[in-house]
Amino acid sequence: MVFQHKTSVYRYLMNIRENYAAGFFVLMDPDRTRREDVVEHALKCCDAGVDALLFGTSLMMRTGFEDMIGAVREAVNIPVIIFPGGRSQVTEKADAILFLSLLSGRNPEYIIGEQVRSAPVIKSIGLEAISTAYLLIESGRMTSVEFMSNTKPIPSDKPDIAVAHALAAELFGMKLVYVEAGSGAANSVPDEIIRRIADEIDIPLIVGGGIRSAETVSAKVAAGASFVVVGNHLENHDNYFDLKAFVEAAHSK
Ligand code: 1GP
Repeated sequence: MVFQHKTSVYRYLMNIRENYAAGFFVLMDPDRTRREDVVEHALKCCDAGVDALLFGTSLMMRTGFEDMIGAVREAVNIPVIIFPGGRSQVTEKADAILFLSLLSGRNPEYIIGEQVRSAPVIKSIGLEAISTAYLLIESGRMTSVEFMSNTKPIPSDKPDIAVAHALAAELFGMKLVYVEAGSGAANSVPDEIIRRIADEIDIPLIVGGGIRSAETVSAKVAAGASFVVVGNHLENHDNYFDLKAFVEAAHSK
């Protein structure tokens, strides 16, 4: 799908959703990606047909985030989207930001606090913000996002609770729902939760966390994911040979 920087990322994503079974995103964690490798890896993603690159982390152990995003954006012809762990990850070097609210938690800082602090900056730099409900689902052991956000995830065997949160997001007018098992999760988001949410909402559903095979991508798409995200598995760059299979698993109807 053709993307030109400065055009609406949201419209591009909706186009992907119409033309493929689902879109496929790669998450690049700036704490775990080396600056000298990042452009090469981003170009490999483009070659394999990845639809967008997400950049973000729950922590941020190093400097150079802006420089990394800017260098990648100059090199690729797919959107570079910030997936922020906090307001320090807002930069004009990206094409858009997922303007996340951690709706599954009850920590006001991650529902509205960080957002209030970052909104004026986002407005002043003219960055496209895509309003996104972020729902953390329990995945077998504590994840970084659970610890750092100091929130409890939704139990993985309680799809009704997940559905109610997704419906609240839709009623709020949010544009996307991201169901997250957490980066490196032992278990990905259960297909049953995806199916139940997808049956109830019209807005697109992003699914990520703990996905390590093309078969799992296919299962998430069959359950109703509109976009699938893989990060950790591809941080071992020997796994890049899998990329085309991951993309095809998402795209094929
Ligand atoms: C994490 O959903 C993303 O925020 C991707 O998770 O790193 O486990 O693939 P993984």
